[in-house]
Amino acid sequence: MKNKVAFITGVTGQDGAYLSELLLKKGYTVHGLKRRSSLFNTDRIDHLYQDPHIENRNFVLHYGDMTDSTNLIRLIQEIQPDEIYNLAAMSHVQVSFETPEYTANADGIGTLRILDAVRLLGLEKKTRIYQASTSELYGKVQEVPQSETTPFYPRSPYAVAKMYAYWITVNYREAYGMYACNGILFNHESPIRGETFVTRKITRAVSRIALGLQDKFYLGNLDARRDWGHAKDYVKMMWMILQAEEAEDWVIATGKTTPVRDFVRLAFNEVGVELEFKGEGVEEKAFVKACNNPDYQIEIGKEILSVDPKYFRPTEVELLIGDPTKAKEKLNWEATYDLPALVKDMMQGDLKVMQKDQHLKDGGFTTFNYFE
Ligand code: NDP
Ligand code: GDR
Repeated sequence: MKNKVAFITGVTGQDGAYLSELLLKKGYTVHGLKRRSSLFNTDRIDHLYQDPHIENRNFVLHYGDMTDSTNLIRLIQEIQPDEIYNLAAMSHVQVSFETPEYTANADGIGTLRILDAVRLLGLEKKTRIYQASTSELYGKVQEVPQSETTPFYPRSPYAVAKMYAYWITVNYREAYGMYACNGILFNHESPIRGETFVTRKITRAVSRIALGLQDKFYLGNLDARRDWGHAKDYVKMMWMILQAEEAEDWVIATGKTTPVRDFVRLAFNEVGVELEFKGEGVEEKAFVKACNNPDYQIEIGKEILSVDPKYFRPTEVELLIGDPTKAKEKLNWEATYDLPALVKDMMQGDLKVMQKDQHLKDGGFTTFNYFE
């Protein structure tokens, strides 16, 4: 039987990288859409790179952009994919308040461009489409836990754009009989998570503080609660969704929720540091209460975290907790990482990254930490 062919938009992102690995292991030929950038932007997939001079490669990258329909139509025509995973998006909620029109274009209309390219090319019966939908659709709490039937109330330009993408996917399924599904994924993280999402921002900062590369860091809303899983578990489910008999929409989550503050505590626990939080709201700060690891000498009583209101969002999503019952019962999917295992994996990754920085610093080179 011929190997399946997949087209992944957002291949250079966290999920694109893990999904590429998974599909290549399953014997797929993987085509990925990458944006042109002035510096290389393929760090997460460099280990999968194949010399373009080799014939019959099974991992191929193409330049393109979600805002360019002619490019998407041409690529889909050339690739003739069995499966499209539409993961490309301006995916940062806070940044979407600053770039609302671009976010609507890339995340909302971009999804339409993919669906319509498949329809225009007459691939409706061949090509299955996975749309990267999000728990941000639930926004302002309507019910908990949130399931496939919970009403949406988006709270950011990102979420509103993703709401258009969600419904246009449902509409093309119903109107044209396309196999197109939404995976409504709750937050999922990993050692290759983007550096400005809160979990990675925390694990990077904690690693730098433990190694003496940085004194303190700043966060926004410590009370926000998220249902955090591991990206490796979630990309498995993306593939399972497209193998199911019927095209449907699915919630993927762990079913547990945790405040940002407790993620900070767990990350510091990984380097043997116990914290004490004092104050409330924008006055809240965290101090070192105990340091039980001889490898990391952090002064007791030191202030290592402050709240900075610049990280507060104009409208916030306070509480997310997903109900993955449908995915468990119908597809037998279950998360294999719990939160402590996720934090451990991320901390191990960032301690290694920061040890490299430490060597650079010891060698007289400048290292940077961006507070974003
Ligand atoms: P990332 O931000 O890590 O990756 C986003 C990818 O999209 C990158 O490859 C990026 O390219 C690419 N991209 C952005 N804009 C464009 C554009 N205009 N044209 C082409 N490519 C573009 O996101 P994740 O991997 O974390 O998430 C994957 C998808 O899942 C996203 O759609 C996200 O919104 C959604 N999602 C994510 C969740 C999560 O918790 N991770 C939860 C629910 C949904 P570049 O590398 O050049 O920036
Ligand atoms: P989110 O992820 O908005 O849920 O979107 P993020 O990690 O950015 O925020 C989670 C929560 O942490 C609070 N927070 C901070 N967030 C950031 N980024 N930086 C901070 O300093 C900070 N301090 C507190 C936020 O206010 C928020 O409540 C992610 C993205 O991957 C989306 O693409 C995806 O759709 C959703 O998850 C599910």
